[in-house]
Amino acid sequence: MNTPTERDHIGIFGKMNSGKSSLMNLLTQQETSIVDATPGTTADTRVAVQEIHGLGPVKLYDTAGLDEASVLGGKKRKKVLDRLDESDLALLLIDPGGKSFRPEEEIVRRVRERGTALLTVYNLFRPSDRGRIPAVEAAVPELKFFPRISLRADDPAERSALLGFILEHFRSPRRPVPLLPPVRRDGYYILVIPMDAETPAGRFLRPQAMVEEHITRNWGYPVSFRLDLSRGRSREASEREGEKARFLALAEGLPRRPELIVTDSQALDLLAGWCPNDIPLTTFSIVMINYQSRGRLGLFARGAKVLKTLRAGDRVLIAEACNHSRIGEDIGTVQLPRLFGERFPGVRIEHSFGREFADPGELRNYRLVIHCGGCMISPQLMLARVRELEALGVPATNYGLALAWFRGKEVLEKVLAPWGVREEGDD
Ligand SMILES: Nc1nc2c(ncn2[C@@H]2O[C@H](COP(=O)(O)OP(=O)(O)OP(=O)(O)O)[C@@H](O)[C@H]2O)c(=O)[nH]1
Ligand code: SF4
Ligand SMILES: [Mg+2]
Repeated sequence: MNTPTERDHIGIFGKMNSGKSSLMNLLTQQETSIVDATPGTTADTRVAVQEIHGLGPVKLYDTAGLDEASVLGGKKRKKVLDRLDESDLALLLIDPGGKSFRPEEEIVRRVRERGTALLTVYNLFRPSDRGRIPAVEAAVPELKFFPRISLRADDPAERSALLGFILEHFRSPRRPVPLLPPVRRDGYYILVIPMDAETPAGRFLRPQAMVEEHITRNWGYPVSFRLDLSRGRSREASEREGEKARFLALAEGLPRRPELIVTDSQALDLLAGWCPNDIPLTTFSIVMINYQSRGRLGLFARGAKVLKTLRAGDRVLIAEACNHSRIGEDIGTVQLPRLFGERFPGVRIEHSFGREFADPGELRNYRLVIHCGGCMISPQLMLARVRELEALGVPATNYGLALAWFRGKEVLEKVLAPWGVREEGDD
């Protein structure tokens, strides 16, 4: 359930007389804002707090035109831009019949910097306006990264198309998807957490802490298993078997069959072999990419299929959203590059760290992007990355999914199964 503070903030932006107030009224089905042919009618932001069927509770902002004389320089301009920063979704209303598109360009640049969701609405004042849209997109090339719709803002019959468009493309950052598949009350969940001397003391990593909290909150029992990776991978059979037996003693010895095992992705080489067939398995980075991308795990699963098509000379970007100091068997800098070296000699591996990410000009040159769980960036920023990749047609997968793929089709299927996502049509 949403509390009042969890309303989505939807702002309507654009030039004077582009039809912003008409669009506001179309959404609210009321005369919320004054619509008039006089440019600059909406001199200050009009706010409407409302429950909109389909969208839920929202706060709508109808703003002044960014090209309005008193907005251009002064405090009003800052107020419009502040509203833009407060918006979870910006609706950019464009009259394709206009000449300069500088205000639109400014809005697009700002939302891209902040990772705000943006949807473009072309307001077709004249029948000829549809044919002018390509010229607008030539003037503001970055518009192609965002979904668009064309309609008449003053026509009540367009409301359902507008609502359908918003619902299809907008995932609210305020209504997160559940962190895990439904947690069973009194069910056991094993969290496989390797630690070494360099693992920070005093706390779990963010994905581990989030999963533990989520299970507990939902009346399940999280059970942590500290895995000794070096024993598990030891050349000595007795050490390897000993570590496996220690794990199985836990997995098989609980009062009830575990509902799910969530492992650190870097231990997938071991867990893929050890996990009993009837116990579901996934990884922390898969949990996180699904959560941070607001449920787009299917997109990252499809991206994994590109792995088998890689050729020498292809470029692959490994994107890691944190800048922590890298240790031992780090996935992004050690494990994945080693697996690529063995399987795909000649494929060029490149990295981006933290908030840095390739710009569109660079991004389009990659055959595949492999993203970590992304827990250190906001869902808005993760979604902005996903939108950019989709717009460029660059496939993306994830650390856990890629590591699973290298272990074989069955392992990939196993780590996706708890999410109801299938590794479709591999051959
Ligand atoms: N023909 C036509 N007229 C429209 C359409 N949308 C809006 N208008 C008209 O355009 C004028 C401006 O509309 P508003 O909704 O007030 O535009 P605005 O962007 O809020 O304008 P400001 O508040 O002055 O910045 C009004 O006369 C509307 O009736 C449309 O789709 N077709
Ligand atoms: S940002 Fe990525 S690499 Fe860093 S802890 Fe989160 S999931 Fe792991
Ligand atoms: Mg107005």
